[in-house]
Amino acid sequence: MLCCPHKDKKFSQGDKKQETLRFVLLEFFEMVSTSCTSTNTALDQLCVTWLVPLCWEEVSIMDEKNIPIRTYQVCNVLEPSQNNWLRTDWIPRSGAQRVYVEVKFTLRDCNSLPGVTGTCKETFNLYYHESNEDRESYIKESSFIKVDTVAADESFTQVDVGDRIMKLNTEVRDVKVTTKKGFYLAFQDVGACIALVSVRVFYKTCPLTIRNLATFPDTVTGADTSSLVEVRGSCVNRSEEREEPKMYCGADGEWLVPIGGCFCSPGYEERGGACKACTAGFYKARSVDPACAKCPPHSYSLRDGATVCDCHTGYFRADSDPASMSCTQPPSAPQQLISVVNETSVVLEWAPPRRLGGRSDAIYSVECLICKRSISNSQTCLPCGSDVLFSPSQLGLRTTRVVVSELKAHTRYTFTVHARNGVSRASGAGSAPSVSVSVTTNQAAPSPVSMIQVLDVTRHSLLLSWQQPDRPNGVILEYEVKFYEKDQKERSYRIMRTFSQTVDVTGLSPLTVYVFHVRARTAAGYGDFSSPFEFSTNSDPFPLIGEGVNSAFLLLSVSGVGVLLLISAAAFIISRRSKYSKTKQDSEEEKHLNPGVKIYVDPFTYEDPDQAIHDFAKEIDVSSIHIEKVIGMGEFGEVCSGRLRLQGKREIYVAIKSLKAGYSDKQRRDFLSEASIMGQFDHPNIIRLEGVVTRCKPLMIITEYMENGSLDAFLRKHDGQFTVIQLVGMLRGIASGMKYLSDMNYVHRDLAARNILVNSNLVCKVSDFGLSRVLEDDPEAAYTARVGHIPIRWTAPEAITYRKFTTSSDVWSYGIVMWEVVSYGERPYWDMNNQDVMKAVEEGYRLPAPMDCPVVLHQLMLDCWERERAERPSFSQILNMLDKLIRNPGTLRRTGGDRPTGTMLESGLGSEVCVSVVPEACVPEWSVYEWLQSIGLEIYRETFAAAGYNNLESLLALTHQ
Ligand code: ACK
Repeated sequence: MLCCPHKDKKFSQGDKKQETLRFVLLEFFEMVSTSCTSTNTALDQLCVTWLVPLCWEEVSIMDEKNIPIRTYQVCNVLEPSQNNWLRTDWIPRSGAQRVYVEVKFTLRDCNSLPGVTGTCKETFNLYYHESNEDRESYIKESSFIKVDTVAADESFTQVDVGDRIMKLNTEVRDVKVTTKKGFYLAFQDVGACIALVSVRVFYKTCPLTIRNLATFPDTVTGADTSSLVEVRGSCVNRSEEREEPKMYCGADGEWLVPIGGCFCSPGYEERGGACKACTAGFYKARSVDPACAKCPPHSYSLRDGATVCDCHTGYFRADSDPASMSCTQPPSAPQQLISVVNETSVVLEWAPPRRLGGRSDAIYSVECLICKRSISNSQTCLPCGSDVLFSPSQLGLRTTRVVVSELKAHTRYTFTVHARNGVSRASGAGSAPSVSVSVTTNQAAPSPVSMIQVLDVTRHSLLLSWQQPDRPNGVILEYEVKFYEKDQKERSYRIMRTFSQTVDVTGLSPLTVYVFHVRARTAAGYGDFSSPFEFSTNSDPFPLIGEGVNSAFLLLSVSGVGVLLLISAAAFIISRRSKYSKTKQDSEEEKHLNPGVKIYVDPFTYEDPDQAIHDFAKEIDVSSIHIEKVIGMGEFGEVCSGRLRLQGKREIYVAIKSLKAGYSDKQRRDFLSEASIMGQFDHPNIIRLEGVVTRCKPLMIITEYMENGSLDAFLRKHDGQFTVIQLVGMLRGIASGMKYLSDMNYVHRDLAARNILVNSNLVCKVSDFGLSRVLEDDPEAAYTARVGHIPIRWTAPEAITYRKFTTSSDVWSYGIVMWEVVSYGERPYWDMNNQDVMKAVEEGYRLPAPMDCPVVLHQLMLDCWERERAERPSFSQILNMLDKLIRNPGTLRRTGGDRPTGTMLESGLGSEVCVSVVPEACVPEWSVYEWLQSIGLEIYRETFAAAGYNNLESLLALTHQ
């Protein structure tokens, strides 16, 4: 119940504006909506009018400039059990999902009020109530939901109107309003002396913007402080989509992660975020071209927005010419054509045209005519026919030489060489410019006979026949047949001559293979002998003989294939052997890579998994373990906390992971592999394995107990509560653990804040060493067709794309952990989906600096996210860098500056905060020395002690100075 009866308080001028204007600020004491014309586009303000109960009084006072202002005051400090409410009228939320309430007020220090008893309070409460009804006159007290208890942040300011001193407190609170059309706000006084001076209610938007030539509309931010609103952009006028333009509107009214964008259409270029037409004399042919370009030589454009320039008269452009190429001309004729006749062949050679027309694609074609003189001495020319050969070719010649063969002997030919280029056709000129030469071929011997056949075989004779040579080059006068016994080779042969195209070779030995060659003779002499043909006097013809196939070659080929097969088989065996020995050598080499440094042994290389576990982990008797409570769920079963008392040692707290019943062999192996891996490590920033229980069920892995659980949840719980030095101290610990792992050649593959554990001294330790599990069971690991399960947001691009997991990809993940730490457990890339994350990273987008992040830290993150893995720092370099920062805390002071919006809310959270203590809950017994140790600065123990910093309390007073 509200304590006082309500009286409606209306502000006449403001009311009218409320109906029509969205951006109205009514400072209730002014009664004028002067702030309607707010210039801050990212903050849209909502109307506030008031319902004033009698217990709150409307009072005029003077502000610092001696200007009278009106306030609502209540000051019932002498009476107990105060419950005085002041309520606003209904405020439409106008699409907002999270609204901010900025309250300016003064509050009297109870001590400054004479004679007050214990009833005096120094806070008031802010409430809200969501409603669709704009005129609720009576709202139950219990319907209001508390936003916060508000106290003055100034040490309680004195309001001294007489001396005109009036310092205001300004507090901002935000609240999610998503369920109804509007809401009411209320202020509850429980016995303080307050004067409310102004209340401003607003919400945030990401202002209309143009990015990558796409327009993104004014967008109201999401309901939660970490939610992003995905917005699709539309291409600006005269532009077309390159890739779907997208951005995210962050909770602070900032646009984040631009993806995709648009190109200006052909004929247009980008100027000042818009697409403007190319001016005369310029052109742009393709949308992907970055800007308009000057028209190339011998071309022009007269109008704006040209996509191509026209050619000057006499100049041309081929279809395949790019718009950026000059206009060109056809070539002039080839020059200096010369011919050299060699019997029935002619070699033609010429020089390129004098004018190539500005191109380099001149080609030549050779026209061949046979010319005959008639009795009347007139010459008739006919095309040469297809049996004439041109080498390399007759058409499309790029060389200036051609050999023409297979011409007729004693014949007159005319050869014409034409020159053309890419614009010869476009120029429309008839025949191409050319140069000609006439030649007469010489007498020539006949070409060889191409085939000999056997018509009849006896024990002592062979009847052979053949065809006339393809090119007799005259009248054949006779044929000459040369033959010899195959075994004799050509040491002794016989010759027979005949006018016909058959010969009966007699007097041969039986069952003997003979080799035959035939040649023809004309007036120009003998031609070349045919290739050898073998026939046997055996009545049973030699298989394949007579078909002109050279059996010797066949034999050779067959044996050749055999040899080849043998060689390849040998090579294969050798290569198999050498690969095997290489593997062996590699592993041997590996062992000697870093003499003295322990190298991690993959437990999956053990044939017997139990052998690995016994090599690396200690078996613990279950009776020495005392399980206390369940602290979480692992992927193999429950995780409990408890105590371990080993003989001769003091009892310690431990975490106990167990393998649930009904497991498969593979699950057992995977579960124990984590212990086999962890057991090989010994470093203060790596979770320590105490031992395993494998002899009785359930199987257990016992590790040191980390009081503060996983780092991501821990940071979210203590949002904004650590100094930069403390955060850097945590990062240093993680880097130190990772350096140790990388020195041991261990690649973690799933480094993320959720896999770091924190103990009571704020010491961070790397955990989660499952092997197959790394990629398959992490709740963050998304399945991708190419690569299986991968925690996309934490993984380097080459590891996502090619499964290239290295220490450098761990460094990338470390950069993401840095970001998680500095942003107090914010989710990397917020609620973007994995596809968009991969696309954005591929396009070069990198996470921005978290709020109040020192520039040097963000730079180190960016270095870890270098696309080229060789460019990323090593863990050793990261560690050195962090040590340097801790030694010179001044370097951590410079932050990236305040963000365009939200600074008003966040003004209390700057990085300049002094070194304050960790929340009590997580450091119950924390000494200065332990604190220094946790941030790697224990060497300064003496210095701190000498300066009087002996306990946590004294640390509170420590500033950067
Ligand atoms: O965030 P948490 O409290 O920290 O919840 C998870 C849960 O078990 C499942 O993994 C917690 N946890 C794992 N190992 C340890 C440990 N050594 N000390 C304390 N808590 C642990 C982890």
